[in-house]
Amino acid sequence: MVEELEESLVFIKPDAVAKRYVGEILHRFEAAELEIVQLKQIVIDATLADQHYAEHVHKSFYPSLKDFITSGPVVVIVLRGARAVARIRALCGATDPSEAEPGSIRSDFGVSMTENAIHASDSVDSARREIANFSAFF
Ligand code: FUP
Repeated sequence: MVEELEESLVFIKPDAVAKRYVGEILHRFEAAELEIVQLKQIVIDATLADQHYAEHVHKSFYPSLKDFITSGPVVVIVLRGARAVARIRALCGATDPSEAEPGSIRSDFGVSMTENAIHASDSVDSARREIANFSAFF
């Protein structure tokens, strides 16, 4: 049986880009046999932030998350592979770096719940929506 490939929308956040972790993070995805379909460094503006984080815009933490995510360049990537969504989430680790699994991207490179190094789609449906949000850049 041929396994259907999934795509996921990932971006390396401003904290990790500023600290030059892009190469190390990309290496982890390539070593996991995930294919880079799209890759671009962009700055997320207020409109795209609100669109991407639509489920969080009314939460108390959102203003500081929005300030952070629009504060500098991010590297946005579409990755493709077998069970890509779940495998990428596992490579990223838990949202809070202090609770992320040792050896995961957030454990190794994140510093706080907000400055947590990376975003990765949490489902195939989210991935479709998020890739569409960023499609103007590809
Ligand atoms: P995740 O899917 O792991 O990125 O986590 P969530 O969808 O729960 O959160 C979205 C983003 O909001 C995360 F990158 C972290 C950020 N966040 C905060 O900055 N503060 C909070 O209290 C909760 C989440």
